[in-house]
Amino acid sequence: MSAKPSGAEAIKFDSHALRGTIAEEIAAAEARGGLSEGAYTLLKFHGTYEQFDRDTATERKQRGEDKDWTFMVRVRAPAGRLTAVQWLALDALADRYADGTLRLTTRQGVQFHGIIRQALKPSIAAIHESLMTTLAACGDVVRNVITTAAPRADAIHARLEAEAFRLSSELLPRTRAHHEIFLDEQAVGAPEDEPLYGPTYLPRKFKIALAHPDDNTPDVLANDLGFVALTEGGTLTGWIVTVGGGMGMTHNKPATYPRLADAICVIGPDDVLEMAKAVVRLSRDHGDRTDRKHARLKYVVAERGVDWVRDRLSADLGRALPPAPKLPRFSVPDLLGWHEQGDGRLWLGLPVAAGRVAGTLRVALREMMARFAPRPIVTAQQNLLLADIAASDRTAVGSLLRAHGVTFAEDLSPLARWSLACVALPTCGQSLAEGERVHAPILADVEAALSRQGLAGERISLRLTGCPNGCARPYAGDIGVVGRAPGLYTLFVGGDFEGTRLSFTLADKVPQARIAAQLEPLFAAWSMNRTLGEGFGDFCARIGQDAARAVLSGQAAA
Ligand code: SRM
Ligand code: SF4
Repeated sequence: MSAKPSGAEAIKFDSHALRGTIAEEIAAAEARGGLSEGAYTLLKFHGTYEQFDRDTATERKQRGEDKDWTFMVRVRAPAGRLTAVQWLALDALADRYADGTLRLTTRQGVQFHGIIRQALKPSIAAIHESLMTTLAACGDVVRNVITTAAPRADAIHARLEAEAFRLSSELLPRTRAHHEIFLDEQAVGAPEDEPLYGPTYLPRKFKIALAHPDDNTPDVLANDLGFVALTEGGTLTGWIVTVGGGMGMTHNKPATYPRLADAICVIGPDDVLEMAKAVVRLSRDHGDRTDRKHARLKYVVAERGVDWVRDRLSADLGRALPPAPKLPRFSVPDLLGWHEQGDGRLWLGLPVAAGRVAGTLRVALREMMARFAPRPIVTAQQNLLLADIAASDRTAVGSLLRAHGVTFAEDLSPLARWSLACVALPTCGQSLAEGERVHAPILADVEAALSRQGLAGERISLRLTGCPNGCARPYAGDIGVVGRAPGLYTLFVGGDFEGTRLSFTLADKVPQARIAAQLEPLFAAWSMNRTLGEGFGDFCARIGQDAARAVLSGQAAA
């Protein structure tokens, strides 16, 4: 490990609080072209990535043309919460500035793709006008804070939502750079201090989730920092603080690995913000700034241990922190379909395949927002809940959506209902293989294999990503399908549905068309040998990696 800070550290330090040369570069006369490394790096903090169309890059190069450069813009939606008016504004932006689609993300955010350079500033300004922001949607700062999307009308859910909003706004960078660059605010004096982050911000991205043991839809343990609500008789009694989760890894680099967070300590009901700041400072001061592949807080926790982390946090906060009890059992409820909120109103959870809102679904949602003004909530499973629907509107809402041919949860197999897929090609610069675009064919193949084994109705989660960065949290579900090279995937099994156990590698370099065939013998073994109610991931974990691989190669029956 070199002791020299990584290039990104110097860019941040010299950036005048995230300004750099962004304003000049995005105002440059030419429509397209790669940005400087400095502007590219700093723009992430403002919620945008410069990308190019990977489908056409080679062909364009052969013709002597530049790449087709565009921007991805990510909108923060704390706890996934939006309003109908905001949805309509985002929907309009999709046509005016982007590729005509909205992309719901695995962290309850909303992305646009295909924004050209001249449209970057007006699109970010328009998002701001609708009282949303892209600031800190990406970059080495605290990202969108997530929690369960369920709009249940009780004190605990209200608290989860309120804490997500509070953390989200309190932990935003203090710089006015975003307002100057994108909203024409006049610069005054020297660049602002960042009391929490300091001049080089964090060593790496930092993710926070809040959960209730009965609802781990946000996959709290996959986050750098998590708060698990402790309750008694419907009252919040405190939080278990979890630290050190993260999914990213690189194939064949064992020094990089996915990790689930450890329970560190217990805090009182009102201590969330104070603790979050302390853990952010821990990451700021102890994360590895020399190697971005080793910079996440999870490596600090793995290398220093839970007791060291608790001691550091105690010293920072100036008080003893009681060790955490064993984490309670987690469950993951189904938020799709019709549900009573508990206040007389209903929510409808709609599945959105790979989070892509396009075509008739987009039209139907636009009409739905305009006519019934439900409260849209993005889930961490890339789906959309429409909340606060009057019971008397239920039939009319159903008819409107059906008239547009919208898919309801009950139209899908449990496999499709619970699956996730990352964006990958053609926009993601990191993808090694297809993600979202092969989601449907992979699901169809795996559904057919499950059906052949009499398992079509089983609840099972499959998470597909185009590379090992893990944007759809593939190492935390029943089955992870992770891009390895064009058309080839690594298969992971043995995680659990509740997000409390990591999976192991089952097979490497599996051609897309062979994924279902590779899994089928294990499905057969599960069907024959499972204990009562045992999930697929639980079964794989029970028999272990060697036995699971042996089943695959036909060498043994489990
Ligand atoms: Fe992610 C990078 C998309 C959730 C781990 N992620 C990227 C980039 C920006 C690619 C890049 O660096 O050039 C992707 C943009 C693709 C595109 O064209 O839109 C991208 N990540 C996504 C989204 C949109 C996936 C989706 O299909 O929904 C999710 C946006 C969430 C949001 O609204 O903020 C998304 N990314 C995640 C998650 C899941 C989560 O947070 O619960 C993870 C795993 C958890 C974690 O952070 O460890 C995740 N993304 C990564 C990593 C690996 C980080 C690491 O520590 O190694 C990268 C690469 C990086 O940071 O260098 C990455
Ligand atoms: Fe891109 Fe990899 Fe994330 Fe998929 S998992 S969006 S391919 S970075």
